[in-house]
Amino acid sequence: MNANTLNRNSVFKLLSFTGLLLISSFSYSHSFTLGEISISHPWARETALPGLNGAVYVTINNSGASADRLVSVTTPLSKRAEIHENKMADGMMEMNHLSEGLVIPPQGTVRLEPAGFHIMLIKLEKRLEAKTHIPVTLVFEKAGNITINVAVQSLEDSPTAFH
Ligand SMILES: [Cu+2]
Repeated sequence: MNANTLNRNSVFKLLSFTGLLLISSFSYSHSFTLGEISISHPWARETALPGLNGAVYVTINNSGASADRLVSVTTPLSKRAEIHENKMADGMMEMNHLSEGLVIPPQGTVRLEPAGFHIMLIKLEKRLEAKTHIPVTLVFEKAGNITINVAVQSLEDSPTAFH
């Protein structure tokens, strides 16, 4: 792939992203605010079958003067949702359940993204279908609860397609 194709690709992606925003802005918002916490770019990967785990990624910003903590997550799509961290240990990718939750530092941003922090929806009752949105409720220690609409992306889309 040469520089030109690469460029054309990014322009195409930008155009389709803009189109998507125009269409979808009626049905959902792409960022959410709860007091001093704001949440942007929530997305998940589609899953092939029911019964699998799904991963949700989101960017969380805390504009406040004190730390907050994402303590738990719920969704009507699965009985359990956990906050996980992927980490390299001895050359192997390890997945840890963060039972204490995830601290969002004051004036700070925490990104949940592939190969890092993520929300894991355990044993989804239905598969996650691309181009749909799923409701996920985030529970913060101080800011409280907020339900966000997470955009499900196809497996072919790059993780940055929505960014
Ligand atoms: Cu996980």
